Amino acid sequence: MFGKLVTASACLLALLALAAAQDTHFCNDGWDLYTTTWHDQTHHSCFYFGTNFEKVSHDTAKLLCNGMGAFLAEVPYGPHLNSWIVQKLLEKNNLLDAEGKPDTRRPHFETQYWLGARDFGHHNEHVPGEWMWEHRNTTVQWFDWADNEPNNFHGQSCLTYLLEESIFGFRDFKWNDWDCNEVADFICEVVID
Ligand SMILES: [Ca+2]
Repeated sequence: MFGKLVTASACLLALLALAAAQDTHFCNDGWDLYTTTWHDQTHHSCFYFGTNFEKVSHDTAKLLCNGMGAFLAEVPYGPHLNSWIVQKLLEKNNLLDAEGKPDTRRPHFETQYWLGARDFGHHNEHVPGEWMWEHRNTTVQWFDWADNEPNNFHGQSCLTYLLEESIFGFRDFKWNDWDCNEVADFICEVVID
């Protein structure tokens, strides 16, 4: 009898704990929840994609994210998170359609989003550099560079997503090294593990 009560109480507690855990994994309005399991650990983050045309420098983007209790978004979990973010960016940019010119195969340098990584070494097409995720303070180990990037053109030590378009109008966001003092839109992240 007592045993059954204990078992029932344990079940109830487990259910309550589960409900509480689920309740903690939600994002504020305007933020999107991302969940992944990486090296047997489940991670939850909320991402803020800003408004289009909110273009600022890398440092200002960092401050704006910090002001919201967040940091500039990082992509430490490899391709899965990367594709998720790219999908969100494509959804956000689907109304900005150019007028279907046949020669549109090009990078759209006016449509970029800061990520929270910086090269603390030196890089070019042949040397990878020492890219770090600035908030997590970890080495960037997986890259998804755009064609002909990173080119370190006139000194580019910060990381962005860059909109690319093929001759068939196919769009994608790939990584670009970009001058930290240039301007771009930005993505913020809050970890809610
Ligand atoms: Ca570049």
